[in-house]
Amino acid sequence: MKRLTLCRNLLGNFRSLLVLAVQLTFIIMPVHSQIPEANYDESKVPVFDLPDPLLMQNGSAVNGAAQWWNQRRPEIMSLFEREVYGKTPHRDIHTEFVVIQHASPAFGGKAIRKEVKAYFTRDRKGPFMTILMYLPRSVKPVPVFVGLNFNGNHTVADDPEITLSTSWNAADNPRGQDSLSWPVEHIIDRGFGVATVFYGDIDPDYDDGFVNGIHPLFYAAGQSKPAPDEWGAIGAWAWGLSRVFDYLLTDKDVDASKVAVIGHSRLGKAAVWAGAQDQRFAMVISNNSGCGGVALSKRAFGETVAAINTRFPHWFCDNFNQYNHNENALPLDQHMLVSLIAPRPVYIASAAEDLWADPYGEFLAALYADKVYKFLGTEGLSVTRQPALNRPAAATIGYHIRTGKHAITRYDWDRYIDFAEMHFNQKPLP
Ligand code: GTR
Repeated sequence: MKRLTLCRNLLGNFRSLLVLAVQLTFIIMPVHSQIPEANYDESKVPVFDLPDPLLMQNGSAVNGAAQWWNQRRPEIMSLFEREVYGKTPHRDIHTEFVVIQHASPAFGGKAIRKEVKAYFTRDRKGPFMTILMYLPRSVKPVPVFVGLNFNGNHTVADDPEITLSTSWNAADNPRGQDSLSWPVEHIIDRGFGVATVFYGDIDPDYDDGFVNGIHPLFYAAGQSKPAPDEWGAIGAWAWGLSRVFDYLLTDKDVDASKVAVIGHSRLGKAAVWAGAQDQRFAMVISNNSGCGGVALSKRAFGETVAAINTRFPHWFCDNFNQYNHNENALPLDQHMLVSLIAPRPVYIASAAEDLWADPYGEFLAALYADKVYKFLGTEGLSVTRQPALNRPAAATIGYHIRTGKHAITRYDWDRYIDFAEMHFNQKPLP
């Protein structure tokens, strides 16, 4: 009897699960059925027009560096602000840096670990972010890679002295779980420092109508969410990267003239947007940043504007939705985002199996930004065709496509360090 009841209960539960699954399918279906299957066929890439970064909006050619800096670059910047990422508020808010861990020995004493809390409100109630830094002892002041992490500071290295991140989604993640993506000891051994922040400290990565994270600190009286041309989550993460830079400027162990901003995937999008807006970053590194990062949107290859806006409605500004299934109407493309970084060195990396991020579209952004780099007197990109697998091409613009999947690997880091050594330390590429 007992067994029968159990069976009946199980059956009942199974049935309700089935009903729930069917209901969920109906709830989810209409959203996803709007997204056509991703195109991975080069012959089906639509014909598109790419705006020329060296033609003013009125069609006239940019006639020199001064016109680039005073007119064309601001024009491109406002296009990205209005149509893609949303404007970052320029209002200064109260920011206070409190060092909570001063130069403690790490990695057997060859490095120091620091932790700094950045409070954004006077009452320190939050939001705040914690910067974790490792710096080699042997280099002072040291060039530094700055990047956000996905899962909490304590996941970047298996080091019990890292304060456990307790903000959104981080606390349960095992210490050191992302250490393959953050080869900290190796970076230290090669003479560079690392500074990182959990991106959820700045804005938790889900669509909550912008009530948590830093957005509310900037609302005007009566405002409850960003306007259609104001920043989304990527804008907020980029803002956080600039606040890390503010701290680094005050740290005499760091060479603030040699800070590279780096990011993988969605955090690569944030790094590129941060580097475009904040020219204090001397170098920008995009690792598999894909759609809304450096991949050309108009190719609609892999992840499309509609796909990204549907799955992540909080990443960009609301105006970006106008380009769902309508990429050709965009008055810009991501090569122009790369051109905003010029003449500073930028490195773009793709992975062969990461078709969702459109590796060829990432390369084309480098190729079409090259004319701005050359216009400003740099070497630009050293190739005119996408290099073969694992054959990096590094001039002022660096590019590689490596074998493997969507990830940031030791191979990638070694190329970025080579690139930084070349630009920061005048060391020839190996
Ligand atoms: C995917 C998203 C990509 C990329 C990636 C990531 O789901 O479609 O644009 O950002 O997430 O951040 O890992």
